[in-house]
Amino acid sequence: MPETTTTPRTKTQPKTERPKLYKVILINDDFTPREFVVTVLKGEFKLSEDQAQRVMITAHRRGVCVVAVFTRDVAETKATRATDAGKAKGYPLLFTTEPEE
Ligand code: TYC
Repeated sequence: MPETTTTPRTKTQPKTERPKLYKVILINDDFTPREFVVTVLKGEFKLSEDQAQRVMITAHRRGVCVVAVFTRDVAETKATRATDAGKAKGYPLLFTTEPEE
């Protein structure tokens, strides 16, 4: 009877790459009412009243403010929906996306 030897296979773990993340950026303008910006930030990005006020006032003072970070699809969908909410009211409110470094 020939002897059989079994060598255990060493499992190689497949590398799971983390998906690249994208920032949603709020751009200031001179026309959209502050309160409306805050409402959109709370509704679309689930920010608290306090967080929404801070993000809005930062964009108002500095020109731009990072709202939050998501995977690409989610960031683009939220930025589009939030921009469209302004458009529907005739405001030039703008949200853009940008990949994280
Ligand atoms: N600057 C606007 C105003 O004074 C308010 C505003 C803030 C608009 C932030 C857009 O991203 C913005 N009514």
